[in-house]
Amino acid sequence: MTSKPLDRRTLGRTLTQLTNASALELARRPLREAAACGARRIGITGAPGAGKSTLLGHLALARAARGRLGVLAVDPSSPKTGGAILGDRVRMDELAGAAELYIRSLGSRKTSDGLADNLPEMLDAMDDFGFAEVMLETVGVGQTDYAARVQVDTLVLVLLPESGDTVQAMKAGIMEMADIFVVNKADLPGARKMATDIQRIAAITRHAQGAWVPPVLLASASQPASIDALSQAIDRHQSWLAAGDLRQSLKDQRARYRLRRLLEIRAAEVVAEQDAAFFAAPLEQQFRRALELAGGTRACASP
Ligand SMILES: Nc1nc2c(ncn2[C@@H]2O[C@H](COP(=O)(O)OP(=O)(O)OP(=O)(O)O)[C@@H](O)[C@H]2O)c(=O)[nH]1
Ligand SMILES: [Mg+2]
Repeated sequence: MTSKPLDRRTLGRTLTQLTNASALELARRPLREAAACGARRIGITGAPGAGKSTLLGHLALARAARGRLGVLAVDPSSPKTGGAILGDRVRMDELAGAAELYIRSLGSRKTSDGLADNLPEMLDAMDDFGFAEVMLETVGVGQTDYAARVQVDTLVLVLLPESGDTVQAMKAGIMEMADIFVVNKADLPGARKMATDIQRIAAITRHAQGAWVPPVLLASASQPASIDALSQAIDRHQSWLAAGDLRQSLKDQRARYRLRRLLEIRAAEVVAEQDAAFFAAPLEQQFRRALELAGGTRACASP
């Protein structure tokens, strides 16, 4: 599958079609059976401006030699074009030289989970196009974290020193979800202390025997060794998943999440198609009618 050169044009068209697909069209796409065959999926999440794109750009450079690499960046505001998403510290000419690198920025538009529309199906499409690895950048704010958690194998949480990020992350429960913590911009003051604090919290939150103990790393765009260390931590987590056969359980969670999302999208579509008379009815009646329509059954003319 990977021996053929990447057909960028068809991939681009496929992803655009998926962005615009309706719930019913999406539901026709088959579920993935063999999780082990797909691309490795690595999520990079964190607060706005934490340095995710810069980090991702450096990681992409470090990892592009291993095979076809895709980068999907979910931009909560507006979809930007190509290279601009990878932070300003990465030498774009170096990235452009990696023939098997594909970068795409996705707008998050109407989904309730803060991810891009139909992202699960887009990630599946990346598998179809023979990617060895896909990196996903999301801005971590509450619900997005859970949504991103389910879509990737390895979730990297990027935190900023002296930003109150630790407290925010604890509140959102993301501390339990992340596989790797990165205190980024380690050249700024307070980074080392923050890493120690997180290490302490992480140590008391995980107990199960054989459970993955999330490492806490310091990273900085100006320190290549810190990028290598992060890349190696990602590899260790991937090996740990493979050894414990855990990708299957991730796949099951993904399937459940996808189903729930399709139902949500379908319900929203149905509501959007209704006219003023529908919204003038009592709420309970609107609800019943929406369910009937989403299920494809015909409702009685009068309740
Ligand atoms: N001091 C310092 N600044 C950095 C470092 N990495 C990135 N930055 C700067 O932080 C700013 C934000 O970087 P991005 O990589 O765009 O951050 P991001 O998390 O992707 O931002 P959003 O996608 O907008 O949420 C830029 O001005 C970078 O130059 C670092 O290691 N140290
Ligand atoms: Mg970014």
